[in-house]
Amino acid sequence: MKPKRYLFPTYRSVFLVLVVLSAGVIPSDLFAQPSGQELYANNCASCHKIDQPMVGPALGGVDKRRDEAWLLKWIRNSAAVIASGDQYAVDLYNQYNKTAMPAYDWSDEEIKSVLAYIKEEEKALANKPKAADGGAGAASANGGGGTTRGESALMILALIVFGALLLFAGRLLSAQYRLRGIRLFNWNTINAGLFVVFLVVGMALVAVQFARLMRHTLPVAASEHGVVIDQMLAITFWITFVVFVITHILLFVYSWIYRRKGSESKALHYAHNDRLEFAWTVVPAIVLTILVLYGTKVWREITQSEPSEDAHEIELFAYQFGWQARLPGTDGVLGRHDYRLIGATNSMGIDPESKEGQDDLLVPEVYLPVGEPVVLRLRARDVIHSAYLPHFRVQMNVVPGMPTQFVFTPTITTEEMREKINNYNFNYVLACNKICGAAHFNMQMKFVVVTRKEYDQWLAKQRTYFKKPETQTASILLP
Ligand code: HEC
Ligand SMILES: [Cu+2]
Repeated sequence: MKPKRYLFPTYRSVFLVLVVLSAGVIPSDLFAQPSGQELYANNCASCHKIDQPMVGPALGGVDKRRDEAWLLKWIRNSAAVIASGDQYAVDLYNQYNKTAMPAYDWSDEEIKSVLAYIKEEEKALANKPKAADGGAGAASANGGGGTTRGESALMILALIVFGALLLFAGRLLSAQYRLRGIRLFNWNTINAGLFVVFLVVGMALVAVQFARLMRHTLPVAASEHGVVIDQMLAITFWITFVVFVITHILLFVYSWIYRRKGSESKALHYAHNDRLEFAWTVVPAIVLTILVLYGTKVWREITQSEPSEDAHEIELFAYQFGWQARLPGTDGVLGRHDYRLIGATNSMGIDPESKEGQDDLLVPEVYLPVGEPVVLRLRARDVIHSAYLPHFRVQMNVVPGMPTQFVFTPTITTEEMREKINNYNFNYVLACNKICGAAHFNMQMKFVVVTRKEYDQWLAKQRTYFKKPETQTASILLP
């Protein structure tokens, strides 16, 4: 006997599913910013504890040690606070073995929410009676305000049991109704409807990701070729994004429109169509070929360009875990180097006999004059590193025994960039983009883009790689 009637026919059943989903599955705080607790757990907990020092100091009571303005500045860019000569910061930095804390480019609200969380946790810890043995204390360390792990496990268990019971009851009921020639649900409709629900929820999640993450993307490119790279990425993105949206709508909406409606309807078996196959092979092939050729052209122009005569040469030397930078000095030529010469007093292995090397400069941070071409000569001491200057869209592997290079022209000074992004702590940074070891995250060097005049002033103050013996003695005598 074929059941013809449904207790929950077509649209009503889909509606039911939607209501259940929207009540339970879609969390209402999807669009909310991450809480102080989340921010702390994801960013600070690896180095800080509330009640005892770890990599960094214990953070409990930090609001009493320092005022809020200082804390905002510090968390946003601790290096800048140290560099400004703040005595407290310098002492702290030395006390913690000169471990630099990462900079957090966050809004005031975000930082304040983390500070509020620290204060709350501190209070919760203080209120807890001291456990006789350490073990008991650690086990309930999470008991401050929210649910503990045990509680949420129980809740999940309860949900599973509830779901199983519901399913069981449904089975019984539908068996009953089937005997009477009535079906409880039309599963074809529900499944087809779920496809549509999946589409809507999935696209909504895509939108949420954009809303939440777009502000973490890089600001405008600060180099000539960077603009071209951004353009290429934007074109590639928009083409693929439009295809993504259209194909997904077609996929899921078709499964709704052509769902099995009556018990008699049957799918058409459509075996083959040359024209269709031709179209969906050739069209993507053409689009992809254009994208790949375009990308290859851009990449070739960037990496194959030979540095012009007047390009500023800078040698970047990568090691575990840091960078050293050398400029050629007045003769404009970098001195010879040899890895066998690397030693305690010659960290970059520069040949002391090399005439060109005598005037080479060792600079603690790199200044670049705006609008003038730069060539980075890249060298590694130990393992593969990667020179990454995200704001200039520069990235190149740094390989031991294989010199690499990158030519680019900075177009926006540090000052102008600070104005543009409205962040007066901003600095260009060189980072290592290869996971090269434990302190990889700390491999950074500041880059500063300035006007030609400021550049010349800076250059005049730099010291040579091989310090003359007199200056060395003098600096020992006169600290
Ligand atoms: C890589 C490890 C590391 C991470 C991650 C880290 N810190 Fe630090 N933090 C340190 C170190 C080390 C110090 C001590 C000063 C120094 O060496 O720079 C410090 C110092 C501080 C201080 C000053 C403490 C005092 O006693 O005055 C505050 C406040 C602070 N960190 C907050 C944070 C917050 C908030 C986060 C997360 C957003 C964070 N830190 C993430 C390592 C870290
Ligand atoms: Cu590295």
